[in-house]
Amino acid sequence: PKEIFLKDYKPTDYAFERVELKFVLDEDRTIVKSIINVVPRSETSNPPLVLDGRDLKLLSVKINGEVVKSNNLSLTSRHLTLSTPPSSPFTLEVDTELHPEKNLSLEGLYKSGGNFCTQCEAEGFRKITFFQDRPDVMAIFTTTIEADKTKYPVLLSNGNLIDHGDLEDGKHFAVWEDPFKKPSYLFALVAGQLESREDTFTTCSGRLVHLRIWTPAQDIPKTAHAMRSLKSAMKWDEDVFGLEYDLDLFNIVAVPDFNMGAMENKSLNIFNSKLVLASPETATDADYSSILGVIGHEYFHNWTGNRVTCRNWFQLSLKEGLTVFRDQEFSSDMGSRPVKRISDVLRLRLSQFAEDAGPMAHPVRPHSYIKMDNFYTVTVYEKGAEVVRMYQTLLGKQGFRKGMDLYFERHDGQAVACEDFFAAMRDANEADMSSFLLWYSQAGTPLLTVTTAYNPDTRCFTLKCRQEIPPTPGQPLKEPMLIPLAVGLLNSKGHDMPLSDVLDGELPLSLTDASGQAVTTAILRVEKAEQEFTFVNIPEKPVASLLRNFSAPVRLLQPDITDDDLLFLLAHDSDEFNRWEAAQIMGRKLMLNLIEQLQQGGKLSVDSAYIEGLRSILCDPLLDKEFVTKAITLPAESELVDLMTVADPDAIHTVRRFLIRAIASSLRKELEYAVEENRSLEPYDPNHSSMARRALKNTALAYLASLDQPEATELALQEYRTATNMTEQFAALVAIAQNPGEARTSALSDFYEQWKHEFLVVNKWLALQAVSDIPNNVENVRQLLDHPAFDIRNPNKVYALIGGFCGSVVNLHAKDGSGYKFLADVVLKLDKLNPQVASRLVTAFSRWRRFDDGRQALAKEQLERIAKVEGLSDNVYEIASKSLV
Ligand code: BAL
Ligand code: ZN
Repeated sequence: PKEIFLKDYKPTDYAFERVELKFVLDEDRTIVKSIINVVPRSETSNPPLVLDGRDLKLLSVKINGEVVKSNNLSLTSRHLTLSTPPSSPFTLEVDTELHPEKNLSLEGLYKSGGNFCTQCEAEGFRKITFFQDRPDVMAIFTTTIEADKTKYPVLLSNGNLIDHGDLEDGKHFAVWEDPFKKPSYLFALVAGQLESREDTFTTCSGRLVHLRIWTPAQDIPKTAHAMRSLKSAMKWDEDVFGLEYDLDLFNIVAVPDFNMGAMENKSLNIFNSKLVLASPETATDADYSSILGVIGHEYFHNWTGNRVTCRNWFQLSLKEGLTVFRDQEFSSDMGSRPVKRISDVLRLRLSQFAEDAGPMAHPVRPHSYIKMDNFYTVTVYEKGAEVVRMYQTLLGKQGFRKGMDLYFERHDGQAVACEDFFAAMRDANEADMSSFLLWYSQAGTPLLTVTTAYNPDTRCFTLKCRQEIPPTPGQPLKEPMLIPLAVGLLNSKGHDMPLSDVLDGELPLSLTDASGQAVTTAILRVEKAEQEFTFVNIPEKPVASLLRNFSAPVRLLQPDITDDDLLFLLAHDSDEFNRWEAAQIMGRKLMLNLIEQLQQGGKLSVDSAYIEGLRSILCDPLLDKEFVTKAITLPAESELVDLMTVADPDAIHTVRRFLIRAIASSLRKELEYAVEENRSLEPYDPNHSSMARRALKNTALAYLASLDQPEATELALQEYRTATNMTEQFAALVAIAQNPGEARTSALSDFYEQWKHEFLVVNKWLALQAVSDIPNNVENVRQLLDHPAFDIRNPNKVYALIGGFCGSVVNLHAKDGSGYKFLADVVLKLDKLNPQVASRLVTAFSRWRRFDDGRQALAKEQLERIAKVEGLSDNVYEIASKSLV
C-alpha cells in the first residue's frame, strides 16, 4: 500500500467549476452520468488529468461531446487518466455503472433498510463516479435523481429542489441544486420510503428555514428530541458565534447502517439512527445527550467544515477539532458546564492519551497516512478540540470570537489549512504565540511537572514547571510548546486568593482583569522546558489548584501534593473540575497502592480518609447531583492500564472490585438514601436536573448491587420492574448483571423478550453482555455472534458486541490469549465486508506492549496473523502493521 505525505501536497492542475450528476437508480444496476466543467489552471500546458475511481464500471468518456479515444485514456483499479486533455476550459462527460445493493463497505452509494443513501467522506465519492476526489476541488453541484416512484417516493440531494415530476413506467425524478461550492466529500443522495417530521426556524435576519427529519414512518415519533436539538443548535450558533444558516431547507435522514455517527453533507445530513431516534422508553439519558451533541456538531459543520473546508485531509482537525469544541460548548450551555467538561476530559484521557502513548500516536495534523479513514481519531477530534480550547483560554472568550470572525472574513468559500486558523486567531488579537503551532505537529501527551515553594518572609509563592514531551513513532525529540496553565491559590479557609501580580522569571506581569480587579485564576504561559513563576503578596501558604478546568491536554505531575491538600481541594476548590480531579487523583493513587499490595501477596485495606471524602461529597445537598455521581465514580480500569509499568489486568480488576465493594459497604446507608431520594417523580424529562437525579440514583444502585447480597439484588430487581424509562430500566439491569447467577440470567432474558423488536435497544443488550467482566466471557460473546439479534454487516451491532467485548480489560487481555484470538477472528471476517469498521476494531490491540511478556507474545501472534493475510484491506493493514513496529 502507498503512503501519502503532507509534504507532497500540490494543488490540482485542473479546477472543476460545475458538476451535473444524473443518477438512474435501479435495483440491479445504477447508472451515474456526470458532466463537469473543467478549467485548466495553466494556459500553457496540459498535463494528464487523473480521476479517482473505485469499484466502478466505466461506460463512456467524452470531451466537449466527442468520445475520447482509448489511446488517450488509461484505466486502472484506482484511476482513470486522460493523457492529453485540452489546455482551455472543456466539458468532461463520464458515464459509469454501479451496484449499490452489493456495496457492504457502506461508503459511496449503498442500500440501508431498503433505501439508497451515500457516505462520501473521506474518499467515498470515487465509488460513485470518476472524479478528482479531494477536498480542495470545490464545485457547484446539480443532481438529478430518477427512480421508481413506488419504491423510492422520496428523492433527496444537497441544496434546493428546483424541479420534480413524473416519468414513464412508474418512475419519477427530482433535480437538486446546491448554490454553494463544495468538495465531493459533502455530496449526498437519499432515495426511499421515508416520512418526515417538519418544523421551521426563522434565522436572525428573518430567513424562514424548513427543517425536516426523515425516517421510516414508524420512527417519526422518536424524532422530537432531535428536532428540538437542531433548533437549539441553530439559535446557539447565532447567539454565540453570529453564524446564520444559509439555505431555505435543512434535511436530516436517519439510516440504520452507517459506519460513523453522522455526516455533515451540505443541507442533507445523514445520521446513524442511534443518534436521531429517542423515546423515554427506548433511549437512555446518555443517548439523549449524544443526540443533542451530534445534531449540534453536524449542524455547526455548515460553517466550520462546509463554508470553510480543508485543503487536504491532513488538515482534518481544522474542521473536526473546531467543530468538536463548538459542540462541547453548545452542550455545556444546554446542561451543566463542569459536568460536561469532566465527561470530555475523561474521554480524552481514556482514549486519546492511550492513543498518544501507543504505536498509532500521530500529531493533531498527521504527517502521513495510508488510509485516511484510519485518521478519524480521538487525536484529530478530541485533542484537536483541546487545541482550539487553548486558544480560547489564552485569548479569552472575546478574543476567540474576534479570531473566529476574522477566520470567516478571510476564508469563506475556501479550502484552507490549520495555519490559517492559527493566523486568524493571532492577527485578530495581535497575539504572540508562535510556539503554539507545535501542538499541530508534535504527537505525544506532554508531561508537566510542577513543584511549589512558599516563602513567608518574602510572601512569595513559586511554581517550578518542567515540560517534557515523550518520544512517539517517527518523533524521537520534541520542542517545548506553549501550555496555558490555569492556576488558583486557596487560603486556609478554602477561599480563592486575589492574584494581582506574578513574576515570569524576572519579568513582572499584571494579572488584573479588564476592570482592574485582581483575578482569582491566573493563566500562566508555560513555554520553556523549565520555567518559574512567582506570585507576590501571598499572605499565607496557599494550596495550589493547578490546571484548572483542565486548561491544557497534558499529564500533570505534582510530586509534593499531599493527601491533605487533595482532600482540601475536594472540599473547597471553586473550580469544580479540580474538585473532581482531586478525588480522581486520590482514587488513582489508592488503586495503584492496592495493586502493589495485592501483587506482593498482602491483604487489601482502604484508607478511611478517602472514603470520608467521598461521604462528604455524597451528602452535600448543595452539589449538582451529576457532579456527585462523577466524583464518587472510581477511575476506570483502562486508565490504570496506562499508569502501570507492566499492566496487570487481573490485579487491576480485583482491586477495583474490592474498592467498589468497600465503598458500598462503608457508605451503604448514604447510597440507599440516594436511591430513595432520587426516584423519578414526574414524567421523563431530559433536562439536566432530572438527568442528574437519575445518574446519582443509578450509580448508587450499582454500588449497592456490587455487594451481591440478597437485599441489594432485590432492590435492583425492584427498580428494574418499576422503571418507567430506559435510563432507569437499563441501569437496573446493569446493576443486576454485575453478578453471575439466576437473577442475572432471568433479567437478561426478560429484557430481550420485552425489547427484541427495537433494534437500538437490542444493541444495548448485546453490549451489556459483551463488556461483562465475568470470567471467560469470550465464550458467551462468541455464541452471541450466532444470535438472531446480531448481524456482522451492521456497524452498530459490531460496535455493540465486539467493541463492547474490547471494553472488558480482563477478558480482552485474558491470560490464555482467548480474547486476542477471538478479536482477530472477527477482524478477518469483517475485513472482507467492511474494512473501515474492521480496522477500528484492530486498534483495540494497540496497547499490547503495556502487558507482560506472555500476553505480549499472544497479542503479537494475532497481529502478525492479521497482517500477513493475502488480500487484506489497506485500512486493516495500516493499523496492524503500525501496531507491530
Ligand atoms: N465528518 C465526519 C463526521 C463528523 O465528524 O461530523
Ligand atoms: Zn465532525
